[in-house]
Amino acid sequence: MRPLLLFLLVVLTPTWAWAGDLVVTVRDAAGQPVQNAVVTVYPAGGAPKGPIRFAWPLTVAQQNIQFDPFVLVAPVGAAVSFPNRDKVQHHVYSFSAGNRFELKLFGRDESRSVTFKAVGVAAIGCNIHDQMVGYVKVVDTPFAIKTGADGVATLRGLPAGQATIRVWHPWLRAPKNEASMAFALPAAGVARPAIAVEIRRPAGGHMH
Ligand SMILES: [Cu+2]
Repeated sequence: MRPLLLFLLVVLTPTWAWAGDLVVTVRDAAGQPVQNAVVTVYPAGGAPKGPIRFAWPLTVAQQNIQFDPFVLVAPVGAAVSFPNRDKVQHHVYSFSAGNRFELKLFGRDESRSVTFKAVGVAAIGCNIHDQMVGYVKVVDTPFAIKTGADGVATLRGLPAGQATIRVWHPWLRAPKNEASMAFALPAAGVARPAIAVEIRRPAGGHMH
């Protein structure tokens, strides 16, 4: 019985069939690359369980009266630090459902930490500086990354098979600012889907 059981386990666990890489290019309607778009992939067979760790620091600094980075991708349940690198004080907050917080006035070289409990988007602002706008995209998949200035997001070692690719950007014209597409992840090699999205740039908004 034992060899048969083992065989079944292997066959029924699709995420064991490791596969290819995904290189997603996100462009706007004019064909320009879209920076800071968050690409998430949800394999139909489920994402691997366990803690999600990303290669970038979970930090949103306040520097030059701006949030840096403009968009941070963070795992749900993770603590994100908010160091102030300016000479002035900031009063950082979010009113986003499930991720509300408020960091009362704090000064240079001080830091505060916030745990993001709800999957979704936390829009971040500062009570003192209206022009300060940032976003924490809280995700529940390890297959998540944002695009660079070239509009490209690269994810490696995805399980083969059907998956949903989602693209989020704060200025993307779609419900919840997110577009999604079904995609068949290849069993090997590199897949290079291109995704066109409609971006509505706010007045005075620049791509960072
Ligand atoms: Cu401020």
